[in-house]
Amino acid sequence: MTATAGNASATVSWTAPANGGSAITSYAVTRTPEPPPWPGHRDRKPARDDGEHHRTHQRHRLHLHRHRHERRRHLPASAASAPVTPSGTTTSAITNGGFESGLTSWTTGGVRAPVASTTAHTGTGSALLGLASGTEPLGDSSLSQTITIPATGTTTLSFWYQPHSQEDPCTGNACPYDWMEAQVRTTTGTTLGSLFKLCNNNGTWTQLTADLTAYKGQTITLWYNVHLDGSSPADDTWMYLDDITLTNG
Ligand SMILES: [Ca+2]
Ligand SMILES: [Ca+2]
Repeated sequence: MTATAGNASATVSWTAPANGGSAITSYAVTRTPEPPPWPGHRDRKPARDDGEHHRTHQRHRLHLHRHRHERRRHLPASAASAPVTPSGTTTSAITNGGFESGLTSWTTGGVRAPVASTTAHTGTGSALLGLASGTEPLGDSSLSQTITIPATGTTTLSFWYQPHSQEDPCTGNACPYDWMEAQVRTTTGTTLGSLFKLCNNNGTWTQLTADLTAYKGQTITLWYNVHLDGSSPADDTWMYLDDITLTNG
């Protein structure tokens, strides 16, 4: 059999063998090594983030099943295909981007440190930035991770956020009181670009994608933040964040 690498996939093909006089009823293709568990698997490993199943050389074997004399016979497996390595993969650049391991690998900061949440877009974990209730502090609630953008290809960042606020809606620099935002920063905290900045209370998971190819080959910090204005009585702002991925192809 043969295997052909595709974009985050492999296609296998084979020629039907002689059936020896009774019909072949099924084929089974196996790959070596076995893939890691997907997100949602009960051990909750952040498998989607490590990209291991894409980078691994894969071999495939063909098993032939056929009926003969009214009983099922499993014929010996074919020789393995040559190994193939799919391209265009989800990379390993962001660790725990699905927050299935709490806030592991993320750096928290500000007057109100983000916390792990179970209000998830997928899986069972997310990050909660800002303050959902209670006395409102003045300052930031930030979450960051430093990553290296691949030197070649097109790199796209994707993440999901769920915004909540008791403040009036606003966008960008017109936001005077509270807001939620994401920036690309240098590792020393200088802002290189804004990915979004707004305040609203729509409460629905919203996807944002951004082309980070301009930073290829650079080590940058992804910086997420909810800013609170310390009002009394409190008019709090918070957002959940989940499924932060980087795709390079
Ligand atoms: Ca999650
Ligand atoms: Ca406020």
